[in-house]
Amino acid sequence: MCFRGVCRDVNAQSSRSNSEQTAGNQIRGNMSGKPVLHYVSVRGRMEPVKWLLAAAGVEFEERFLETKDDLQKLRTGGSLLFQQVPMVEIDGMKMVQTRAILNYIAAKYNLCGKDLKERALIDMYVEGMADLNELILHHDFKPADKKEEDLANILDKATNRYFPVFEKVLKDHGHDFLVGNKLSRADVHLLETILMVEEFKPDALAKFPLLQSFKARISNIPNIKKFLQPGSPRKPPLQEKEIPNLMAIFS
Ligand code: P9H
Repeated sequence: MCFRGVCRDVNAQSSRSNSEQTAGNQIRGNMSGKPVLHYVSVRGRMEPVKWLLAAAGVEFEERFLETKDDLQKLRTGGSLLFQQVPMVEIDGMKMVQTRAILNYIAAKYNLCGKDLKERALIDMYVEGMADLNELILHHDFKPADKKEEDLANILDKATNRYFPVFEKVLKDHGHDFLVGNKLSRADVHLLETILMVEEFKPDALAKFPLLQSFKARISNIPNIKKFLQPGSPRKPPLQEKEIPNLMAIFS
């Protein structure tokens, strides 16, 4: 099955254990010239990176860590600056730190505004969304007796702090995109965030008519529409049963 030329026969790709791939890569780097995304096969910190690459129409390969040993091999191979993933091999670099990776991709594909003023707006919006996404990212790891309260906090922040800001931005300038009347990383991250919040609360946009039309508009941009199709590299929400192996890999 090919996605944007990434022939990612899931089984084939990830069956070649990380060690073989990592060993190969270390010596030759990836021959395809496509970015290579090193992470676990769950929705986590690599997801916004996939969204941005997909929105920019950039083909990428994925290397899934399946064991602690896979992580150790990347570490001993000197591929992880801070001994952590996500790591993205791109343009001869082994980039780590999700926000650094996102900044590089956004700049490379002109998704961060036409000037410093637009960049400042985009950065404010993106960092606001990142705070909400961090709450969502950690929700799955909350103890069962704290989950309900934690979800209530996430939905309160989404519908009373963050979504009102973006509804007003769209209302005030009446444009299709958040900044500069052109697609930027802020639009991509906002759509990603809206879809994640709707997974918890399908009518989360009930009070936000402009965000509803924004969601439809950005979801229909060809590159993004393709990423939203079944079979794309986009990950489903983290399943409870996936957590033990995650903890085994990272603890
Ligand atoms: N600032 C996975 C899913 C949801 C939330 C967290 C972790 C942080 C960045 C090994 N990497 C579960 O704990 C795994 C980071 C990067 C950095 C890691 C170690 C984490 C997760 C894996 N942990 O933004 O890139 O926390 O490599 O020794 O710290 S992601």
